[in-house]
Amino acid sequence: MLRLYDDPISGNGYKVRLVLTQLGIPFEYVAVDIMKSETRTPAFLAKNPNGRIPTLRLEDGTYLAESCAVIWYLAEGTKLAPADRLARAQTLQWMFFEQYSHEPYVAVARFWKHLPKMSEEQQRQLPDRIKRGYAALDVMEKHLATRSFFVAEKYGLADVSLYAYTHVAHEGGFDLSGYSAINAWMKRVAAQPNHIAITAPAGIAVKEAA
Ligand SMILES: N[C@@H](CCC(=O)N[C@@H](CS)C(=O)NCC(=O)O)C(=O)O
Repeated sequence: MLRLYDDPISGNGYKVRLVLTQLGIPFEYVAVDIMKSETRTPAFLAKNPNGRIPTLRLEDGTYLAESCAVIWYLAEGTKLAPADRLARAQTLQWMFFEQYSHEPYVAVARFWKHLPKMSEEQQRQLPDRIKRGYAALDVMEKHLATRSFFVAEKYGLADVSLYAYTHVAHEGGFDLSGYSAINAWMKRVAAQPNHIAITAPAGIAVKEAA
């Protein structure tokens, strides 16, 4: 069975939990506490030398990391991944956008706000992260103003990857009230079959020695 290493607070992990659940794929779930640096133990680094969750162990023991690569692998040949060449490239376009122009700002602001105390450097950087996060949200709003979903008018991986941190952006201090197209899209995403909340436990809980 597939085994997912993840921290329940993680939006990157949520992408994988959501796709596994929506595709009806059973999986084991190992909770890894990033606040306790459990991703940096020798045992975890042997699985993912980059020391980060989500990391998925495949049936043959191979470990796969990077949320967008993991969901791409899982969704290949399913209704969540388009078959058309251009639509596949557009899906990657939005997943790369999420990783380069959205996650480092929207997700990181949320993570810092969850910390018991932000460092002085984090406090100094926060306004710029917020500014760049809003820039990413503006791009999304413009695209969604005339569309139901990110690619080919069909719910898929591009939506999963961008929904993960957008729907909890308020936890990072973002005000989404002026983003009507994003809000309508988030409702459509949450209405998809077998949708789960970021806080919902998923998979079969398994413990592993650190
Ligand atoms: N680009 C990676 C980012 C993974 C990432 O930043 N994971 C964070 C949690 S969301 C983590 O493991 N942090 C713990 C650490 O850096 O030690 C992805 O999309 O999976």
